[in-house]
Amino acid sequence: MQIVKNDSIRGFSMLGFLTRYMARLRIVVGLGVLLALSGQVFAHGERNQEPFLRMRTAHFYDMKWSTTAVAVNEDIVVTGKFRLFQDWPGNIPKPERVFLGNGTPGPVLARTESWINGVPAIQSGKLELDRDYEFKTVLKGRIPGRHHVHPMLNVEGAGPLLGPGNWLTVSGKWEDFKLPVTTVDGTKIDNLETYGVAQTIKVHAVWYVIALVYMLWWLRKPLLMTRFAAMEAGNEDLLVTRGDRLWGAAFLVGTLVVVVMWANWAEATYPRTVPLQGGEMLVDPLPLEKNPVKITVVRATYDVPGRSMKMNLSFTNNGDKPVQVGEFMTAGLRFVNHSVPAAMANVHPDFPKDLIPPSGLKVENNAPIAPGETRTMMVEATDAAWEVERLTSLLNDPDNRVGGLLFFFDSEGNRIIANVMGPIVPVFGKS
Ligand SMILES: [Cu+2]
Repeated sequence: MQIVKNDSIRGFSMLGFLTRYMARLRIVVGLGVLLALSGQVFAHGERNQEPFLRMRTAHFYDMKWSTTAVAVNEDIVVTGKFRLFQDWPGNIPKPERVFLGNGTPGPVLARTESWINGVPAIQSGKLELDRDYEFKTVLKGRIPGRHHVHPMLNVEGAGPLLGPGNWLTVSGKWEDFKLPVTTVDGTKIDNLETYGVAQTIKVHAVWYVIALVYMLWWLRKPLLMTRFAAMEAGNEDLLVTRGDRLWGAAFLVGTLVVVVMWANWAEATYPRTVPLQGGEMLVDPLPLEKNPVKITVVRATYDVPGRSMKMNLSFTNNGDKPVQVGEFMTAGLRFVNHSVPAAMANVHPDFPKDLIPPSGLKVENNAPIAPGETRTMMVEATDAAWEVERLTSLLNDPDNRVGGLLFFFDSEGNRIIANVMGPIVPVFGKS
């Protein structure tokens, strides 16, 4: 009776557990559907990166996508430049070993080409701080869907640093994807995706079978407790028979024969092989551009309720042409000064709109800064994007610093790129 009663209690609580579990499951599924529907808002986690990783490391600019919609097997060429910021955060390693990649939700695209300043960027290499690099990647449509794709630098010890993301659409069928390659000895591989997979499976299967047969030989004999009892009684000699020893020896010889035969087969089938390459890419940065504008951050504040970054900046124009502040760019966001036509023209029509806050950049005294002039001006970047991109969490950092690029344009429309960096103070109302 006792057992039955206990069982019924267990059955009852099991039901309760299942009911609660199902309720939770429904909530989780519901949230998942919500997240999927609002993909634009949640993207794939890049906004969870700390602001210092996005505002003070790699600044990607002049980004261009050859197209934003391709069929499976078609190419998207992504080009652009990046500057490794002067005020690199002290808590992450310097870019001593960097790999150019792209941030995607899974292997939705195959990267068939990578270049940095015209040098193949198949391998990692050392890059310099406060210098600019030009890159190019060719991405081939692989998995159909609408994907948020970023240029990305993987810095050893620092992790992935993402550039601005764009929505790319891949249409067609995944089954049609092919990655043909011609090897150095002229062998044509129809599809790198499936090349050698059958052989790999075969080799693994054979070894699994061998291991299983060996194991079963011992498993069919009396196990743990019986063997322990035999040991205790001092009869361990009886546990391993002459047949067992012969079986073990046969396996040893058989394994060696299989290894040698297969090695010979591989040598004969693929006579010319190259080991995986562990070398590093060596690349020079782009030549230094003249930067005649000196910037000092007098005071920078972030107005929390107003979602506004205000920087009081002192500019000194040491050049020979008047210049105007055209754009402030940080974490992929582009605050453009609408009253500078050259700055507006500098925005490619295909650049993702969600990264160009519509209110733009407000510059207190928009008149060009004359050669030799020093002027202190208020520059304001106000938008909900600070919150949407979760950049405001920088106010919780023990090292509240803001960093970004300022684009100036001279009277002939030439662009000057300057670093702007300094401490930032949160304000809750008036600044
Ligand atoms: Cu993204």
